[in-house]
Amino acid sequence: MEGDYMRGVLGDAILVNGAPWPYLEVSNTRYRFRILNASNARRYKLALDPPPSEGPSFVQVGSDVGLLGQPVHHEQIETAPAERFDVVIDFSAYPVGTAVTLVNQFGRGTVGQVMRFIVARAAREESDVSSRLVDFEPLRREDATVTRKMRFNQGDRGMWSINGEPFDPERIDAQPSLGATEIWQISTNAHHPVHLHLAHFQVLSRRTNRSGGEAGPYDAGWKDTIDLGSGQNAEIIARFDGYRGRYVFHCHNLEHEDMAMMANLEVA
Ligand SMILES: [Cu+2]
Repeated sequence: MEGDYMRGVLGDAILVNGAPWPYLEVSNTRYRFRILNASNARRYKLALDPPPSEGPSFVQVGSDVGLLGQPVHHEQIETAPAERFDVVIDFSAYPVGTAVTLVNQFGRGTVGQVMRFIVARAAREESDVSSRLVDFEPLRREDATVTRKMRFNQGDRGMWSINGEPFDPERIDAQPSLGATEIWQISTNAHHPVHLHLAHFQVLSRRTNRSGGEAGPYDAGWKDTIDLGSGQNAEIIARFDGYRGRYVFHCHNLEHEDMAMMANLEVA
């Protein structure tokens, strides 16, 4: 992978459910949206324009793989390829007739806009967002029996690699025991959304060289993809239960993944 495509392929149109910059007529009530960043390589910073006159822009109720313990409020949502955010938008904060654009604050021009909501009619609100959604079980650091280091970076000849190795379908790179809880310390030299198959995880910590510590605002809940910027380190904690067998983990930037930034884990 060379030159222009090193960071992955970025298009010049934004599609939502297959349509370029669509619009959706809504009533002035709450709507739940499941947002998947299905782009090859593009990160988004989603926001509403104009923002609501009161209340948060987005009430996040779910993450990649399930409901959160309690809702999290956001004015923007930063999302990398493969991440999912389950959100509620309350259009009662807008007068009927308002056009609300879902924008991408990381993009300019054509890629700075995603879609538009038209608040087309008044309707009776019959929904609510509960302050407690599910019994959420935080995984505890002390329950981990194994700690592994995974470096997502460039190996020989600029190849994208994990711990210096390009993907080899025959090589097992990690072998968790069935039911084991493990901490994976992940580091990057460029932006990489790191995605595990089979195992769901929670983000324990993340840091850059300058700041650090806590999990980020978009790390809540059960995840299977973590958005890591260049030079960031994170600790994730996963429980490898449910199935034995061989699964992959990889960068979810499609061009990085296709250029061998992938490895095998085998639950034994
Ligand atoms: Cu990558």
